[in-house]
Amino acid sequence: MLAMENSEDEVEADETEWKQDLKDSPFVVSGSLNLLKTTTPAHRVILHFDLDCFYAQVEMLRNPALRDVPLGIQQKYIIVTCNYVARQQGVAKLMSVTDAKDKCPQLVLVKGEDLTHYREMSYQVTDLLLSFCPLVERLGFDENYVDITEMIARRLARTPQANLSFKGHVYNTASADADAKASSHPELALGSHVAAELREAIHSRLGLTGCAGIAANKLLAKLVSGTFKPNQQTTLLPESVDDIMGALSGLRKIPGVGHQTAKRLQALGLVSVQDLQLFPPTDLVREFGAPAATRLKNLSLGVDDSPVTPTGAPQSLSDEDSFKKMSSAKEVMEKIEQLLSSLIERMRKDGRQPHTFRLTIRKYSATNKWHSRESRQCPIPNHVGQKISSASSDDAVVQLVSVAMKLFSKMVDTHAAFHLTLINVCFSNLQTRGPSASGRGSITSFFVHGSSPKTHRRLLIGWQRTGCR
Ligand code: TTP
Ligand code: MG
Repeated sequence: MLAMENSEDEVEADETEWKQDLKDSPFVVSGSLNLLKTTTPAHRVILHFDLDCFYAQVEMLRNPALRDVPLGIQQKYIIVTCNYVARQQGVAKLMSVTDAKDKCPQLVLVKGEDLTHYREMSYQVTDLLLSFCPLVERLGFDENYVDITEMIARRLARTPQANLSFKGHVYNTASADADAKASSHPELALGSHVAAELREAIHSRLGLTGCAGIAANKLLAKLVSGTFKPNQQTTLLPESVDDIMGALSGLRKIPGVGHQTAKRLQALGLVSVQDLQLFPPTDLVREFGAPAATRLKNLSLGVDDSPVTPTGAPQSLSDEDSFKKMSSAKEVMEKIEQLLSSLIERMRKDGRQPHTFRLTIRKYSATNKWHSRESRQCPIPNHVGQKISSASSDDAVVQLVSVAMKLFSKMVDTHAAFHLTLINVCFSNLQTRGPSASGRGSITSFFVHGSSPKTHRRLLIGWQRTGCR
């Protein structure tokens, strides 16, 4: 019998694999809100890449006949994305299938619940960027940050200043005026050329188009990258920071300000970005504490010192499914078994051995849908862990289903009525298994070649992405 670790109070944020919210920045606060100390270079050049209609592009690559037709990617009864042909006809991301068909009766639908191909392509893009620069951070499936500060310093040393120009758009600047500004912002001007080269590499080697933002920090690069879509890029100059922050339609549009934070800000009477900019720092500290208050204040002003943190192989692998209602132990067990089968297959391809198993559920709650995830975890004994990463994975499924059901019974009284809307299974504490497995478990080995026959389902309804689009 396995020991169960109690994590009664653990309430998880949305862990959906293809998207991750921005992490908190490691600000160093010294006494007052205005004293932000930083060790980062004064002129950073950060690129943000966001692929165009990502799932739709992957499907169009797999089947070129889809390229010129309006295409929607369907998960359950939602269009999670659609190509730009469909967008021109009024279809939008997260529209219901019914509404999308009303807007565009010729819409071709492809099921997008199996994430295998999207995941593979996503890691190929990151790998390609990594081959140019070591500082690449993934943000979900189709976004990457790249810190090219050092590359730019080297290029700058050998570029005559008189030859500087911008590639692509410059935010709030007419193209006739942009190049005159290049000599005042040589790092960003060169950064725009590097962004264009990387976009071209992604296109020529992988066949994908995307947008890029070029700015002095991650926040601004992300905000500016979607200014012109699709397949375009935009540079943000320091003199336009106030404009871009002022143009945001609300606090939730600031990457890093999540639903909960926005609610707390709203309770303080803050709705617009300008409200937050002008709010007395001491009052903000009282509500959030100094580090979070500093971060919020800085974000509202377009200041973001957070580093681009290279993404290694994932720290955990998980799979989940959501549904309207699950209310019997039998259904729960079948769902867990299904999820575990596909997860174990992925784990086996990864090559590392997981040492912790976590089960997460979401109980139905009409009033508190943001806080309704609960989880329990336990160590995985070595003999089961070894089966996961070896050929005898069927045994592992059986043993882990039993473990999962024990964890489940710690959260749900199966003798009383219950109503679940999500189940997530997760392996973490992943360790390389000795010399023969060396080299696996790296980000590149995570590019799973060949498609898995298993399906990976996600339901993304009711979810709003953090960020500004
Ligand atoms: P996005 O970058 O938001 O969208 P996109 O790449 O499809 O389109 P855009 O050109 O506007 O950038 O999301 C990336 C992928 O994530 C998207 O192709 C499908 C998936 N996705 C979901 O699964 N659920 C969601 O709610 C959203 C918004 C996206
Ligand atoms: Mg995208």
